[in-house]
Amino acid sequence: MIKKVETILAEVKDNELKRIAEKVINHERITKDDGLLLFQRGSLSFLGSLANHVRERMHGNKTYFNRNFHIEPTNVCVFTCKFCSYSRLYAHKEEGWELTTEQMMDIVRKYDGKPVTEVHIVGGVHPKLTVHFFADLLKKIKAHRPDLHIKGFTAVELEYMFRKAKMTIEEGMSYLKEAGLDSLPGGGAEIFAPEIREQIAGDKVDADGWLAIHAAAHRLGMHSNATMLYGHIENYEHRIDHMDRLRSLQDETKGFNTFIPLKFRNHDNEMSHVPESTIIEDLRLYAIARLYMDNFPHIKAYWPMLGRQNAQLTLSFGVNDIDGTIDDTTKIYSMAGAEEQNPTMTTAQLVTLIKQANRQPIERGTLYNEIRDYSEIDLKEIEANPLLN
Ligand code: V47
Ligand code: SF4
Repeated sequence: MIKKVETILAEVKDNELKRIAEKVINHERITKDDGLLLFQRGSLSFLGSLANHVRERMHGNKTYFNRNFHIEPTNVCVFTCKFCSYSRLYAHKEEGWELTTEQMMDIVRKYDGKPVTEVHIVGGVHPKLTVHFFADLLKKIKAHRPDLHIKGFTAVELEYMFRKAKMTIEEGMSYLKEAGLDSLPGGGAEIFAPEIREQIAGDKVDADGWLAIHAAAHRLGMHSNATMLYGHIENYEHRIDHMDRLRSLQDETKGFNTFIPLKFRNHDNEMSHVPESTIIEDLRLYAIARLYMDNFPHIKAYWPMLGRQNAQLTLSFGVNDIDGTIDDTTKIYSMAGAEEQNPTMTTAQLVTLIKQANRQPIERGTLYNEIRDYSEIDLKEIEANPLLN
């Protein structure tokens, strides 16, 4: 049961926590030390009530989802992140695959006439797939379906393809934008602190490089998301450091839409010995993210990693977005030990999940333009109407 924030203030005995709560209620920014203290001393109910207060202040009961599908061009990757169950260059080389442009266009064509609004393109970093190959793909997708928003390529993929093509970040971003790229997903951020990043993702772009790519995209008027891979070998300071770097860039550019904490899953990777975080820690983190990331409009729970029921719980802990229908044919996330082995939900299922949490389901476009309010639409009507489901 989420308590009203006034009740929390009256009940909290810890003066430091009370001081932070008052700041939040008065719309003041909390500091890094405040954030750390929340991790160290904030109870689940205290953090949840405060985060829920902020979430409802910003969005009321609105809970967003979108209708999207994924394309994964390849699972081959030159990098060797220890948490990754997906990359197949060195380990399990025989299981590597890469799609041709035609195969990817077949996936796009599969959605002809269906009311999806976004394609999310993300995969491994293949040594031979160039920026020109991807520019050609983007142009073909746009020629086929101009209204489809293309959210594509993590900063890790982009940094590599620009470097190989000897393009500056600005040149590369402008080139892909010109070809049809609309926005960037948030992947590849992992944990920025070098002492952890070097241990888990030592050979790919560092924090400054990741942030520079997003800053360049924002300067071109593109939006992007940001993730944080948590619940492995990082500590609370590393989490706050990560969120603080993102918050600072957002102060400058205002180009981020959504912050997406990604729970580390330990299935079938080189970090399988590291235990996964508990749901209590997950919910505390979501709540602190809502409180700390005061200039990020949205906090998203990515349900395939968290599981449907846990994702539903996060809606009372600061989260106001639950990603989308997804339709992940190649199962990149189930390979990483995701909770969900079948990462697809119909609109009716997503709407039900949101309504069960007493929230208002709103279908959105990638940039949070509201497409349809589902709160008054009957489930039977959604299921019967292919344009709604
Ligand atoms: O960067 C890899 C993560 C990310 C594991 O922007 C893992 O809308 C947990 O960023 N356990 C890619 N996580 C996915 C991503 C994303 C997903 C959905 C929406 C958006 C968006 C972005 O997946 C990687 C990495 O942090 N990941 N392995 C694992 N074992
Ligand atoms: Fe490659 Fe991404 Fe896996 Fe790292 S997380 S090995 S960059 S696919």
